[in-house]
Amino acid sequence: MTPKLMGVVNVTPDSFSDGGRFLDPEAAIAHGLELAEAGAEILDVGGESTRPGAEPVGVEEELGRVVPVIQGLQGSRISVDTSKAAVAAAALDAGAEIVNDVTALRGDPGMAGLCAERDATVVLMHMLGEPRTMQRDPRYDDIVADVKAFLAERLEAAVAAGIAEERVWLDPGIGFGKTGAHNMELLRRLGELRELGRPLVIGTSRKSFIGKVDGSPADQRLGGTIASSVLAAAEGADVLRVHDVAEMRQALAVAAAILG
Ligand code: PMM
Repeated sequence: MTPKLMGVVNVTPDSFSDGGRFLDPEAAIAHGLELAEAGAEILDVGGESTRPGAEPVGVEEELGRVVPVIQGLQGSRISVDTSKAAVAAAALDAGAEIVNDVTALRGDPGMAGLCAERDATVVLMHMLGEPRTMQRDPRYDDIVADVKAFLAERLEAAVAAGIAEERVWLDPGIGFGKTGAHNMELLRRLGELRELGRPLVIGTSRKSFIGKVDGSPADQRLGGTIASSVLAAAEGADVLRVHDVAEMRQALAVAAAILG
């Protein structure tokens, strides 16, 4: 049980738990360096909020947010959280090596070709609908089977577009078009997604399914983040996307020491 930690560096005015805190590039860079120091093997730099109800951001605005921060974080392994090919291209030029696309290459027709050409590692995430509308009464036949079929189809599409299979990581998209019960079931049955044969990325950090359990607001969900992430790691998650890297690293170290 030794997942990699992906530290979240949101350069946005409106992400749901840390929006506005790191909009200034210097503050975002300092935060990223702190997360790397605390044990983040990957820093996930994002310039567009994907919180439920968020409005899209223009290419120039998003580029202006992420590129200076990526440039300032040279020496760290960087992923760029974007669904726009132009932003991903500039981020790769600036030193990023992973493209974290919450639309799983469906958002921009140029994204798959770019990632193939640049031999980037790609995170393909499941989302029902789009952020503006995704939390309006999401329904599934069987959440785990539906997400698994979606991820299998997107993996196939990525490979058909020329992306090497070894470059693809998969993510069930906790909180993206899912009820609290859907998120719980996905986390409980995460092992079933291992059958896809690719590394699994899991992002539960500070999400609202935690608040649904105990009524906590976004800035008081560290305990729920740790519980859900440790259980995900025990079920085989390979990468945990979290805001609180130091606390998460300690929790994983203790869990691993106990399990031997
Ligand atoms: N969650 C958020 C943003 N990007 N990317 C991946 N691959 N997985 C996630 O679960 C995910 C993501 C939303 O969280 P934030 O607003 O706190 O960044």
